[in-house]
Amino acid sequence: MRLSDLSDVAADALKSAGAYVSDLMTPTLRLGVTGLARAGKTVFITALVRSLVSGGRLPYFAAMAEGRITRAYLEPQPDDTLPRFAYEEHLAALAADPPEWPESTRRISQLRVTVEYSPTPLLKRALGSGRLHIDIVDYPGEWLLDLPLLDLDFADWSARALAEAQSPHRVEAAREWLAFLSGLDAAAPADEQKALTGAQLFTRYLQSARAPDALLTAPGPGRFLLPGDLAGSPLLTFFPLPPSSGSGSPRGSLAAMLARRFDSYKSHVVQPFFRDHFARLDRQIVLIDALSAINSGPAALLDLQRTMEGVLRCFRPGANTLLSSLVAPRIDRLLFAATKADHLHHTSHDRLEAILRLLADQAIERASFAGAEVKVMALAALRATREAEARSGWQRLPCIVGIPLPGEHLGRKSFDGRTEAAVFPGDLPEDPKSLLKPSLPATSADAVHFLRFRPPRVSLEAPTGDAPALPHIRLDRAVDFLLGDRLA
Ligand SMILES: Nc1nc2c(ncn2[C@@H]2O[C@H](COP(=O)(O)OP(=O)(O)OP(=O)(O)O)[C@@H](O)[C@H]2O)c(=O)[nH]1
Ligand SMILES: [Mg+2]
Repeated sequence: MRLSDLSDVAADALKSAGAYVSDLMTPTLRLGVTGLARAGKTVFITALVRSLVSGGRLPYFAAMAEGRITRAYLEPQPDDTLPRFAYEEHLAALAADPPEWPESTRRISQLRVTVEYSPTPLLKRALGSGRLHIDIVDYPGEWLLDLPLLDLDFADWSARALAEAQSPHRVEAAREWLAFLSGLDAAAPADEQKALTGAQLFTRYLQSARAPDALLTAPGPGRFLLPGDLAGSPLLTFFPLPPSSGSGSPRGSLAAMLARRFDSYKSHVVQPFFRDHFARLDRQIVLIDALSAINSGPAALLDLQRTMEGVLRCFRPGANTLLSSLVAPRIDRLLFAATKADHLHHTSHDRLEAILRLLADQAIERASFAGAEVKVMALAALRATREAEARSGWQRLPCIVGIPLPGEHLGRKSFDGRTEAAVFPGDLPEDPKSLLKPSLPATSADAVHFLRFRPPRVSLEAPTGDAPALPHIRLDRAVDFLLGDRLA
């Protein structure tokens, strides 16, 4: 049927539906932003969206640098079941006087930015002008820890979780919970109080296993670490059992109840997340607080590497896993980004990237990962420091200058949140491998000193002239990798 075959009425209806039709035809790119707690997800998304919608200089983001982005704006939430990313609230915190970092967010959220652009001259004749919906999905990295659960039953999971709890670096944190288990008769009739107590002790163990550095890895299940809206739900009232105590799991026993809840957790929590959100992502950035890991020493870096390996496995699961049968992930670009690079002098930015590259390469190899393009970068989505040089005798030390947050300490000095300070953050080693050597002396934990700085005050006015929308380090390169080709 050609358009001329349509009756006038139908043609009119088609015209008035034009806007709607063109909206349906607008391609959508779903960008996942994840990372463990405090990795910098909220700040990254706020800075990214602010840079897109307010314009400003982003020299390494080609579409913007070439002036091809005509307009970028927020649009209503496309998915009714997902909370909206509270962009305005986070931006308001950064624009306050004094500026504050946005509050911690503990659940999945989403924001749609629509970009209108003119394609590169090569494609221009074919496309005219272009439009792209970018749906940014912020979700806790802890939830990715749950993927391996899908292929385990309660007994297998219990065996693994117990072996982990008894490993030398976790056993202290697990002591109370393990003691509770040793006095437990799981074949006795199901008892909600026992289930609750066990789940509480298990949760406490998991949460302290990630201490002293809350930024590093921890064993799952993910919702025990970050329950989101499920806090207190029976879906989270279970814990693993030693093999003997669960044997047979007679009907009506505590063991049977815990096993059933484990299955419910998989089918009501884990599966829907991977099926409805994760598997629909096109691009992914994984934010990593690599500096904290470096500061904590080689064991933390190896932990970080295992996390990266786990993340990679999520994006290319083996052929026979439950996830691959749910729906194959379609990610084609994956970026591991070390955040908060503004804690280092720029002379160390490449070194930070080299360390992440080393960890990523080994993780890629161990996960036999192939398919998507993987990049690593060191960035600061919002730069809180500037650089300076201090002289000490003949020596020149590259320093960073910022306003430490109230309560931060450096030696005996404690800061009030108003005074600027110059800090020599230390150098990262030239050879990244040296950070992974277990023989490293304990003092290596002092290799990099860093303080938490007050964020720069973000202006709500549009940037003028050649100014960037906000200060950052390499945010533009990250955006170019994640979005650039879809705006060509
Ligand atoms: N200097 C500096 N600090 C940053 C940057 N990004 C994040 N931070 C610091 O890291 C903290 C956590 O950042 P968020 O963006 O809230 O991290 P998140 O991953 O969303 O954390 P949760 O929501 O708690 O999971 C902030 O409060 C800042 O102190 C950055 O680019 N530079
Ligand atoms: Mg957050």
